[in-house]
Amino acid sequence: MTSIDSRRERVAKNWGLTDEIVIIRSGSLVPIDGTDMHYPYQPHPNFAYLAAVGVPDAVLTYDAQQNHWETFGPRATSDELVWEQSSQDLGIPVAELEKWIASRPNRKICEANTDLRLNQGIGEARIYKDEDELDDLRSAALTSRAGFDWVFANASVGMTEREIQVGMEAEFFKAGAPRTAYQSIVASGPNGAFLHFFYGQDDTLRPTSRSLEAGDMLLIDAGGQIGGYASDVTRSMVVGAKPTDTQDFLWHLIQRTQEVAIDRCRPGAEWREIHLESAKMIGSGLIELGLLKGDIDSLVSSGAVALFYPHGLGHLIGLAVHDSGGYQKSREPSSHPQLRYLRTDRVLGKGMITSVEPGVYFIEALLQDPENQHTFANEVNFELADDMKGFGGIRIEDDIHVTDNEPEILSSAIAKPLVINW
Ligand SMILES: [Mn+2]
Repeated sequence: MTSIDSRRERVAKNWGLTDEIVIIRSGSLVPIDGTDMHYPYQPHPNFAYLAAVGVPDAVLTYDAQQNHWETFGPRATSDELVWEQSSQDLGIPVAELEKWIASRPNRKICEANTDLRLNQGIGEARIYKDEDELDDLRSAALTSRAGFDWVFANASVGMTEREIQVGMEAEFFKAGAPRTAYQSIVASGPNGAFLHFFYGQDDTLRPTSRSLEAGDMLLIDAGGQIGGYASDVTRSMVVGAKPTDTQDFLWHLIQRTQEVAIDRCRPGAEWREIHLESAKMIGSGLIELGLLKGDIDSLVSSGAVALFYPHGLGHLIGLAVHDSGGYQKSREPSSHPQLRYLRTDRVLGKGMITSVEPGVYFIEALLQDPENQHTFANEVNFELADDMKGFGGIRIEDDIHVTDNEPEILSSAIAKPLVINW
C-alpha cells in the first residue's frame, strides 16, 4: 500500500461516514491587484496530504458509499498555454466535477476544509508522519543547515539583518528548498525581544537594515521547505565579542532547558507538563540572576516567569509550520499567562514531529507596563530588568521526531554556537 492509500484509509476511518460525498479543494490563486501576477501559491495542506500533489483549482472527492477517492484537475486554457508552461494534467478534468456529483443524487455534499469535524479527521491523521513525510522533513532540515552554516561563517559586525537574511536564504534555495518554510526572523540586539516577524512602516519587511554591533545577541528563526514540509530552526548567538557573563548564563540556561525538554519527548508524555517544566527551569535561572524572587512554583503560577518566557515550548510541524492537531480533542486553550500561547496540548505519540523552542526575552511592552510592575512588584526585580534593556532575547529551537526510542532531532546537524566571528 502506498503512503497515499494508507493516509486516505486512516482519514476515512477517522471520518466514519456512510453516505456523504466529501470535497477537498486545493485552493485557488489569489491575484495581486494591478498586475498579472498572483500571490505565491501553497496548496491547502489537507489536499497536499491526501493527493501528494498541489496544483491550484484541483479537487479531491471521497464517496463514502463506495469508499472511493477521485481526483479532479484543471486543464490549461489556450491562453494559458501561450503565457505559462503547461502543467501535467491531473485526474479527471475539473469541469466534469458537477456532472460527477449529479450522477450521485440525494447525497449530502460536505466541504472538508471548512467542516470542523471532517477537518479534524484529517488533522488527526496528519499528526502521525509516515516514511515519505519523514524523508521530506529530514531533507528540509538539511536545507536549513546550509543556511545556518552560512550565517555561522559570515554574520559579522557591520552586516545588516537584511544582508544576513538574503545570504542565508540563498543557501536554503541552493540546497534545494523551493521556498522558505515561513518568513525568516533575523533579529539582532534589541530586536530579539520581539517574538516574531512583522511588517515595517516603510514597506520594508523585517529583517531590518539594522547593522550588527559587536556583542549583539543575534536570534535567527528560519528554515527551508521541501515537498511542502517545513523545517523550523532557531539559533541565538553572540556576534563578534566575548559573551558577557549574563549572555553566557542565559544562553546555557536555554540550551540546558531545551536539552531536558527534548529528552522528555517520548510517547505518553504530556506536552503541557514538559512546557511547565521548561518554565520552571527558566524561572529558576532568573531567580539565580536576581531577576525573580520567591518560590518557583508560585512564580510560574502567578505569571511572573511568563513575563520573560511568554510563549509555548513548541508546536507540531508538518505541511504547515504550525501543523494541525495541536489540541487534543475536548481540550481548550487556557487563559493562564504561562499557557495561553501554548500551541500544543496533547499526549505525545510515536510519529509526531514537534518543535522544542524555549526562550528568554526582555520585552519592554511587558516589563515597562505599569500594571505588570504593580502586580509583580514582590516577585520581579524591575530595576534589574530595566538594566537588561537592549539585551533582546535568546531562543533555541530544533525539530523533534517522537519515536519508541530516543527522540530523533531532525535538525541535529545544525551547530549551536554561543558566539560567532569573534
Ligand atoms: Mn517554531
